[in-house]
Amino acid sequence: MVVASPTPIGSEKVIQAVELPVIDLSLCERTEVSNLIVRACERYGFFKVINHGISEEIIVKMEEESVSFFAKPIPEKQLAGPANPFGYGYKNIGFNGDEGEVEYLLLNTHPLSISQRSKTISKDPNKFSSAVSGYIEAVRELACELLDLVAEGLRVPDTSVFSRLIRDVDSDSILRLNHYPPMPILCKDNDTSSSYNTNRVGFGEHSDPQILTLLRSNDVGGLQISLNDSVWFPVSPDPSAFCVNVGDVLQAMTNGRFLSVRHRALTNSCKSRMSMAYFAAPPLSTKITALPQMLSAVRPSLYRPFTWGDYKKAAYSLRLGDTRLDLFMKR
Ligand code: GA4
Repeated sequence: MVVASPTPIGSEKVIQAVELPVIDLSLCERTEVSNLIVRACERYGFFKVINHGISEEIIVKMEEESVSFFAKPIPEKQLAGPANPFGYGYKNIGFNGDEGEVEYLLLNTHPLSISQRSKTISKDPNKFSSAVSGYIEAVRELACELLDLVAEGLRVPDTSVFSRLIRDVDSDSILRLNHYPPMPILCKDNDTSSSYNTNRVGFGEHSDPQILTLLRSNDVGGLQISLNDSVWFPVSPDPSAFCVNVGDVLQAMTNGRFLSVRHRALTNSCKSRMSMAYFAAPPLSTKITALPQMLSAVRPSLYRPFTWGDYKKAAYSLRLGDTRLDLFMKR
């Protein structure tokens, strides 16, 4: 439910709060849960999952590793190598000049890659590697469960059609650890009147290219989603939940029925925001087309077929805020 009460911040509007649909995986009937997920993906492209079954221990272990990594001096963090494509990044995002008030660690989710890279990230690589592998296994399972529910809710007979891509050994999924350091509020034109105060952008507006994103953050807010042009809805932080969003590939596979919604992260003026995002992606060679059940005479396919490799290449050649999926639209 959206609570509308516009507040001008700079030239944009920020609505007071958005209560994303909350899906309780422990309570409802499976059919009811799958229908709720489908409705959330159609209306908001985002939802929260509670009682997700991932143990507190797995989350805490991963978070502790993330906190201690970002607490190190920059030269030590740089030993992880530049984020090209995996490693430590500071302020620079992607390869085309995007910047934000964020530092991050991008990790390939393959077990071998994690154990190799851990040696450059932590003084106790086995501990780091076991925390990361445990977390990745758990979020992958949750992503697969949610994707099976999506298929059921869409009445697609092959209910593993999405999750199979994530379980594939060649899946191109990524884990991203983010730290948004506290940043003083920016005052427009040196004007200190509160209506012009604006939080600084940590990670600029974009849509996620992959299938599904599972995000977990500490109790510091900052995530905002854009349901209408130039109106930003803050999402309340909830460390007990996962915030899940549809990526571009899932929008294409559902022929535009699900929305890959633009979002951004702002910094907090006094507290550190920490988040961990798992981007569930198919293998590079996977051909992405709309599922037959998403097509009809009145709703022909919106996008040209493409491989995830093609799409990723296009995404990395563009700026963060560009609308990449438009490039693959049928004319
Ligand atoms: C957005 C989602 C993920 O964080 C990410 C990002 C990637 C990066 O930070 O290197 C991208 C961005 C993301 C989309 C467009 C390209 C690639 C930065 C950028 C400008 C890891 C991803 O897969 O795509």
